[in-house]
Amino acid sequence: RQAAFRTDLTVLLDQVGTGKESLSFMKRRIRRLAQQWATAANRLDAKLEQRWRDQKKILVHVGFLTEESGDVFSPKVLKGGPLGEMVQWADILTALHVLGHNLKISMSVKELQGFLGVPPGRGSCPLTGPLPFDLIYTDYHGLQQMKQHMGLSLKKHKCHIRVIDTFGTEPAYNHEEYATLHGYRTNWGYWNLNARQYMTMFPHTPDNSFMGFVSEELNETEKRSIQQNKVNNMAVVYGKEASMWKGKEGFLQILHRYMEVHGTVYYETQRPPEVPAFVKNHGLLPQHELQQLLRKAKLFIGFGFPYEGPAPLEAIANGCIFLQPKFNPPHSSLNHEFFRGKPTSREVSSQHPYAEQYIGRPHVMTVDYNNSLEFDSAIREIMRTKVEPYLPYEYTCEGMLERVHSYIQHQVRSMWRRILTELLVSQEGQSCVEACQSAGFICEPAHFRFINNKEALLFSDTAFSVVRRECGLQREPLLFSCAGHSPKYRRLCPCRDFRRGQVALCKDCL
Ligand code: U2F
Repeated sequence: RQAAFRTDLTVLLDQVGTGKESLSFMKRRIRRLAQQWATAANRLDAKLEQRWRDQKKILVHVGFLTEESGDVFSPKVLKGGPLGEMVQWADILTALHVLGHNLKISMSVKELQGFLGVPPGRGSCPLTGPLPFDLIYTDYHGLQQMKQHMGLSLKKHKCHIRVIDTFGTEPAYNHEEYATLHGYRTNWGYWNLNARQYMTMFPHTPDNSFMGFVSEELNETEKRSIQQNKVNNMAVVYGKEASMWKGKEGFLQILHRYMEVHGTVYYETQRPPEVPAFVKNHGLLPQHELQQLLRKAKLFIGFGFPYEGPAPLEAIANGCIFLQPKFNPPHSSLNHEFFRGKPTSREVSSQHPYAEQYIGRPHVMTVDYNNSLEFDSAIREIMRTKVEPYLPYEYTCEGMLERVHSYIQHQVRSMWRRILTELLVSQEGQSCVEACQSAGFICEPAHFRFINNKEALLFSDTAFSVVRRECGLQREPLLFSCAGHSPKYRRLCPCRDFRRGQVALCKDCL
C-alpha cells in the first residue's frame, strides 16, 4: 500500500494513552507542534512529487517508559527530571504518523506481547511464524524485553529493529565477541546489530543513524518581533534541576555584574540553596512558556550539565546566544561518571558538541570557564552581538520528516543507496570520522564493504601499518567503523558528500 501524508493528529493522540505525566507531556508537545508538522507534511509532499512511498507496519515500543523497566522518568517530568528523551519519542511518533505509516504503540510488556502475538500467560513463549511488523522502533530497555519475550526468534527478526539510543553505540561495543575480548563490554552494548540500526539524538558518529527531534520554527514576522523585543541584558540559565547549579556561584556572580539572571529550576516550597537570591527563578515552566522566556533573553548559559539536550537548540531558534563550557580534556566514558558504561568512547568536547561544531559563532560560544577573563569578555561580547534566530534544517519538522522518510524507504534491508564521493586515507591515529570531516565530507559506513579489499588498498597506496609496513583488511563486517582509530594505523576511509543542514543524507539521496 501507498502511504499518504496525514495532517490530523487525533488518532495519534488517542493512541499515546493516558495516566502518566510522561504521556501527558508528550501529548501536550504533539498538540503544540501540530500546525508545524502539518505545514511540513504539505511541503515534503510537494517536494516528493507523487513518488511512491510504501506504507509500513510499524511497532513503536517505548521501553524506558514501561513499568517493567522501572520507569524512573515519568515521576520526574514535573520535577526537573530529563525531558529530552520524551521530546524525541513524541517527535518520532509524530513523524511516523504524519508520514502515513500503520502505527502501533506499546508502553508496556503486556501491550508488546499483544502486538507480537505472544499468547497471554505464556511470558517467554517465543514468537513463532512471521513478524507482524516491517519495522520496530524501541530502545535498549525494549530490546531486552523483546529478547525475553521473543526468545530465539529475535535473532531471526533482528534486521527489522531500530534502537533509539541517545548517545550512540560504536561498532567496537556492539560486536559481542570483540567487546568481550577487548574490554568494551558494557551494560548496554553487544547486540551484534548493524551499527546503523542505532538511532541517535544528534549526529554523533556516522556509524549510527541520526534520528534527531524537532524544535519550533519561527516565521518572518515572529523573527522580526523577537529581534525588536530582545532584552540585551537578560540571561536564562540552562538547568532545570537544582543540582545542575551546584558550585556555580562564582560564574553566576560574574554574570550578574552585567545581566539580569533568570532560571527555570524546579522547587517545592522554597528556593533551592544552589540558586542565589539575585536569580529570578520561574520554577519549571511548561515548554511553551519557556519558549516565551527565551524569546526575550539574549543569553542562554550552560554550566556543563545536562549534556547534549534539546534546550540549546530551542534557545538558538528563539534568537539567544548559547554560551557553554569547553571541556579540556574532553569528557567520555573513560573519564566521566555520567558516560561510564555507555557503549561509546566518543569524546565530548563541550556541554553540547553539536552546538559547538555544527552551529558555532555567532549563535554559540564555547569558552574555557576556568579562565575568568575569557568568561567575562564572552558575556560582554554577547551583549553587543546581534543574532538572528537560527534553526538547522535537520531540526525542523520538514527536515526530520525528510530524513525519516528516507531511512524508511531506503534503509530497510541495511542497504543504503548513497553515492561514494571520495576514498581517503587517514593520518596515523586518526579516525575516518575526522579524515572525511577534514576534507569536507562525512564517513559513509555502508561503503566499507566495497573498499575492504586488496585492490582498494593498492589503489590508495598508503594504507599500512606504519611501523611494520603491513596492510590489514577487516574480517568482520560488523566491525567496520568510522569512529575507530589506533595510533598504529592509517585507515582507508569511504567518504560521501552531504546536504547542507541535513548531514544524514547525501546530496542526491532523498
Ligand atoms: C538531556 O535531557 P534534559 O531533559 O535534561 O534536556 P534539556 O535540554 O534540559 O531539555 C529538555 C526539554 O525540557 C524542556 C525544554 C526541552 O525541550 O523545552 N523544558 C521545559 O519544558 N521547561 C523548563 O523549565 C525547562 C526545560 C538530554 F536530552 C538527555 O538525552 C540526557 O539524558 C540528559 C543528560 O545529559 O540531558
